[in-house]
Amino acid sequence: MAIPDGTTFKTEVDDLLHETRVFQVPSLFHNLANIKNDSLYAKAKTDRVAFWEECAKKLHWTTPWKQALIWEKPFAKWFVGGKINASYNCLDRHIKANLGNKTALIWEGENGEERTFSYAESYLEVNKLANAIKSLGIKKGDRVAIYMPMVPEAVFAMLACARIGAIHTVVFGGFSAEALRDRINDAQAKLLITADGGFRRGNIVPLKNIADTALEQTPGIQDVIVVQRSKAEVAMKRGRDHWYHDVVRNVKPYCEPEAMDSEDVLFILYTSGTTGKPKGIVHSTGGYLTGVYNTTHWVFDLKPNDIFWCTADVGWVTGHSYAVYGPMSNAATQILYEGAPDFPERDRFWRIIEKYKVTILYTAPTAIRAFMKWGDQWPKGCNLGSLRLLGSVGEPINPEAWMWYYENIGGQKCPIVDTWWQTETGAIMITTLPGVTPMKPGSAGKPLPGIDAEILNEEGQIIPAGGGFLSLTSPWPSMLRGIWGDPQRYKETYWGRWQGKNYFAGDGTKRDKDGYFWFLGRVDDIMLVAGHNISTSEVESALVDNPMVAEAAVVGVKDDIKGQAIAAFVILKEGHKLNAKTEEILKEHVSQKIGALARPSRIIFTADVPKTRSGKIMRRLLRDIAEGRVLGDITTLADAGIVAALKEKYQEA
Ligand code: 6R9
Repeated sequence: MAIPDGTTFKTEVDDLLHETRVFQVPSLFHNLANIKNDSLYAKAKTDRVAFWEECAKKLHWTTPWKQALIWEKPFAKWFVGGKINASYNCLDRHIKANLGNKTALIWEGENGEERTFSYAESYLEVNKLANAIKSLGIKKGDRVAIYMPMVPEAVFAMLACARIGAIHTVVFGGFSAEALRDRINDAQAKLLITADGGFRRGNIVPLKNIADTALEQTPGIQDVIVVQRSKAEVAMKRGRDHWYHDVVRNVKPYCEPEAMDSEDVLFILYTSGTTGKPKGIVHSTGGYLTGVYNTTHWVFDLKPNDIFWCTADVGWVTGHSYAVYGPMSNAATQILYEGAPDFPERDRFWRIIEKYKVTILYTAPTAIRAFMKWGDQWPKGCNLGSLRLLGSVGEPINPEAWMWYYENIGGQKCPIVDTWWQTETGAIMITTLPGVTPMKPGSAGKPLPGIDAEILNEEGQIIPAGGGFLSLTSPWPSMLRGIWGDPQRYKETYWGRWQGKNYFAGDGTKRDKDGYFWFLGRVDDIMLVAGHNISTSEVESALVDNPMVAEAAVVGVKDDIKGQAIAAFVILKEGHKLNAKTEEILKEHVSQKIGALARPSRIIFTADVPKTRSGKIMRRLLRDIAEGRVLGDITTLADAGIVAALKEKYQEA
């Protein structure tokens, strides 16, 4: 298989490696850190599987496992025969340990409302909702879709599903009706939990109305539970729609947690694939929890008094692993914020940190770059002295943003953990341990204990120092168990590149002489727009779906804030004349089809797009054009004239 176009491993990173500054772990942090030395790495090296067993034992199992790992490549089973319940581990266990009064969630609505839930209160909410869901006929193994704003009920809904063994599939609240419909249908969900709306930049996102459109074409959905959040007027369909506050009113306050098999599915989470159809990534119960529980303790150095804030929405894997299952299984106190970082002003995050004395902040490079652009005055106006650790996730963090984060937010005293992982990996795979490993701005660091990662070339051979494809070379407990309903696609996507031998992560990577990994971005047709994975073909299909469009080619181009922005080259059908509104109509069409996150920032109308002789769109060329670079090799191009014409056009636009 050839290296996909766009992959060049001689990069800016080469230059960067020479001038990298190394930041030592602050000694105060080191002295108090959960993990102070290399012993975990050593232990994992001696016996990887035994190491993970020790990690799994930190959770509460009702029946111990019989076998730690069954590895029938590419299908792994961990802690086989063990029984465990995720909601028990996130709630009951802490109450039994006398932590019932400890604050679990501090929620702040965008409009300034505040609600706090202790572990005992969260437990009650989850138990009641679990009973309510059960009484609607949802059983172990059934799928429940969750389409919610960032409110405590979103967390309760996930844990209530976990309690009764129903499989949740959370759909990010920014997705469109069609995206929601497709995910509901693919998962064959029976129940939808949503809200009347949520607040975003002062506006109400009409989630229930959007869901109603989706529900016109989701024959499997029997019931809908609606949280009243915005108090916006919504239609309630008799017999199908129920208010959350009604269904939890007359139910018992305790629901026995279902003893789940370690390998039973905990959730499905959809992520973009290289085709237009999203992949339902399947996660297990025991292995997943083992991964997120332990990585939260190691990487975020979580202590009983910390106020932890992961800013990710529960609709993404980061929200699942580090706003719900990881922190809650560790009995953390967490912040949950509903809205935008610039509402009502651009200091909203810093005000939240000051107000609640947040100690650990985990956010994304795209947000950090936006903060940089907005200016230092915003964080300077707030007291951020409570912070002791910072984290980054979602895409490579450029050294400038790293330095800004380190100086302006961390006050040069907080270590930064740049955490590389994926929806598929379930938990953090590559990062520094904040009390142990020196930091290099721009590098994620090294594989965590128990994780084997290598950089492979096209033939699947290990490259000790140069650049190549990242592969995780041994199974790990929180790894995906497959793609929902499509084992073949699982094999092809992740294991097809090297004849089933190694896991293909899709990331270009380089390793320096100290063994640090430097991420160079995706090597497949997945864009990272503000850290969110969007496939080029998904946007192309959305465009072609518009009756005006004959053909579309989409590429991700460099963007100062979002990392990548979407540029689309569009060929209109004969008879459709371009006018002043066409671009806006098509952008809006994509927003409607997928969600605002996939809205192209630029559309270039053209008579043709460059293709290889075998008919493949040459995205590398389009990227070169869109980013204004010198054109690469066009010897395989079917009609070289197209490129010159396009380039002229793009520069005009
Ligand atoms: C957790 C999450 C996964 C893709 C991944 C990679 C990119 C995430 C990164 C990073 C460099 C980091 N990515 N974290 N690249 N450094 N610290 O983001 O999951 O949404 O599935 O995205 O994101 O390209 O392959 P997901």
